[in-house]
Amino acid sequence: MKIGITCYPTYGGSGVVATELGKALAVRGHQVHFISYALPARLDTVQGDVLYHEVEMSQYPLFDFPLYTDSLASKMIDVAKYHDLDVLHVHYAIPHATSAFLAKQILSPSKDIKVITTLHGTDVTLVGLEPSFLPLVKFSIEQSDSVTSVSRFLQMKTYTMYNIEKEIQVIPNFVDVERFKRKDDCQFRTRFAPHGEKVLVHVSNFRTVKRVPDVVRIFDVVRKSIPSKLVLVGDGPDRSESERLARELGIYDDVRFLGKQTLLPEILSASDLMLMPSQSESFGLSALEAMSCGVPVVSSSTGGLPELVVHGETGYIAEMGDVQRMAKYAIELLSDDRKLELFSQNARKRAVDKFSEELVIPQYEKLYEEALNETGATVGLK
Ligand code: GMT
Repeated sequence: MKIGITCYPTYGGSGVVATELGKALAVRGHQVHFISYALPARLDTVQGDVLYHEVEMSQYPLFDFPLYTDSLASKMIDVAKYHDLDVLHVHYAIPHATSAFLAKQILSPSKDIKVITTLHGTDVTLVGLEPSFLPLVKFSIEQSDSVTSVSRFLQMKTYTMYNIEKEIQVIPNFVDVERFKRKDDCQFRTRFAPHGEKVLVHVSNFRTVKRVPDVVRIFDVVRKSIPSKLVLVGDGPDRSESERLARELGIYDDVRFLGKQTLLPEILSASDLMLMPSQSESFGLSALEAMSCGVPVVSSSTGGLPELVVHGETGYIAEMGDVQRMAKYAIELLSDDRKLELFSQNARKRAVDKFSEELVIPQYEKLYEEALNETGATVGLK
């Protein structure tokens, strides 16, 4: 198949999922065209037939605000027409599903391109903060040929928030279990924990929903009982506040803010436990990548996290904001090496058995094939 993929190219989870999906599809023989405003972060190494088309923004002085939705739709039309795309798979509804709808309408009836929309989280939940988006997002979702969500939580949330009757198929986040595999001879271990301390890790885009200050507070409790270090990977709006808090608590020397990193499997391999106390998390891709490297997770019970983290087996779950309980769980695991090893094995097994690339990519391929077989059924406004 010839597949167009649009995503946010930055370090957010939806962009990572879209990029890893495109790379895996290309390895399986499909031609994949990424359409975005910048090169997606994980598109640094590719195998197979992968092309990248950059959306150009008009600089005309009359346009005080960038016309991204329009520019994206124009680029989609161009690529779909001249590369004869079969499918346009957009990740994150706002504004990608709207641009895809426009492109589909403009291309029809000479070309019946199928639009697949994958909902990732804040594209749906953000509407709670911006109610005026609702009609646009609902319409764009309903006009897609197929819709997927990354968890049952998000599927139900979308049904109820938008009153949508269209079927939303759950296709979870996935992980390359060969790449995200524990590497025992890891140089990061001695860098992070030179005296054999335990290593707690957090990976995110440091947005407020991630509750990074809670990570620092949990660690503050843990380090009083367990010789340990905290490693934070990523960057974003709450980084300064989290650094300030670590200084204020007097624990800065035991906390390392690494910023954005590409050697994630290596960093995770040097870690004993991941903390994910999010306020909102439709799936939790970073937690899955940690689990694939044999790192158990202590998380909040929010969103789709309970569909990933099995309480008492691959980690522990506590109510969002309950710093003391999360710290208690972390201490329980880190003070018992046999339990920690068992949880580590369980976490790896769950990632391999339920969320490996080999299991999940064929679900997307099947979805594309089914959409393509529904010839003409969705062309034009319903
Ligand atoms: O994690 C983020 O805030 C970024 C966001 C995105 O859309 O880029 O991630 C969402 O999609 C990921 C991939 O499907 C999920 O694993 C994350 O849970 C989800 N984030 C939220 O729901 C806050």
